[in-house]
Amino acid sequence: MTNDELLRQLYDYTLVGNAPAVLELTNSGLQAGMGPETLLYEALIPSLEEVGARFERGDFFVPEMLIAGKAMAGALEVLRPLLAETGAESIGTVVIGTVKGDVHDIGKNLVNIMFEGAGFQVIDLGVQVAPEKFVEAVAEHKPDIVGFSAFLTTTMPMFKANINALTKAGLRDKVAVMVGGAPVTQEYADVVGADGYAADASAAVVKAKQLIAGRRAAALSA
Ligand code: B1M
Repeated sequence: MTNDELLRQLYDYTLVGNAPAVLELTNSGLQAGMGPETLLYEALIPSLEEVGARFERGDFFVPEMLIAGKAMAGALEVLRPLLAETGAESIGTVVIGTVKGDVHDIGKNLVNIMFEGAGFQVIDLGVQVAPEKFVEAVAEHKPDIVGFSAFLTTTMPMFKANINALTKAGLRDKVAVMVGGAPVTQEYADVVGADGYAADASAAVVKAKQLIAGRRAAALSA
């Protein structure tokens, strides 16, 4: 099988949620020398985008979305150690979670993997994280960054609720707030008062580094 054929099959099997085939093709791709990013960005993620498009058109329903998501998550577990390979010392700490009311976690997990790969220590609070849980974690771990993921237009308002909870607990100035997720935009991030937004996992790493550098420079000049 050529690399193109393998990517095509990986895309097709993710689309129909054939988890064993997705796992096998992911392993075969790696054995054939393909990079984890190639498998991710040229097959797995485009396939989930198509799943979403079909769901919007009414061609797919929640069960199809669920099995495609599970197939992707299985592949991500194989790719995780390769994407997160790093010998670097921790460059900062990130507390992250998907907001209350939202169970999507594939995108958040990918962001975590990229953060770990870049040398961040990541504390993942999981999904459906209530504002008070974020507050507790920020108080306990004193991270450089707290990250909120939301994947539904109906859960995006939780960003503001989380920020308000941090403010009420006297922690807002102690941590940089980053937000992201499929429907989130820079404009929305600005409106809720987040310090940073990123559209994808790689951009999230760049933004997190910028935020930390900015805060450290401000602390030095204070
Ligand atoms: Co749902 N779902 N889903 N879903 N789902 C979407 C998000 C949707 C866009 C599909 C669509 O209509 N096109 C749509 C939301 C529409 C909207 O509100 N704008 C939708 C819907 C409507 C729903 C339900 C309401 C359906 C229903 O029940 N009627 C329901 C909600 C459940 C709930 O949360 N309460 C639901 C359920 C599900 C499943 C459980 C079946 C499953 C989730 C499985 C899981 O995550 N464990 C699922 C899936 C798989 C999807 C799609 C198809 C794929 C999501 C995904 O993993 N994408 C999705 C369609 C789509 O996204 N095109 C869809 C791949 C992932 C790598 O990308 O998630 O964007 P993404 O993550 C990116 C960036 O967002 C960014 O980096 C990530 C990596 O590059 N990012 C950050 C993420 N977090 C960040 C944080 C940062 C910075 C960047 O800083 C802190």
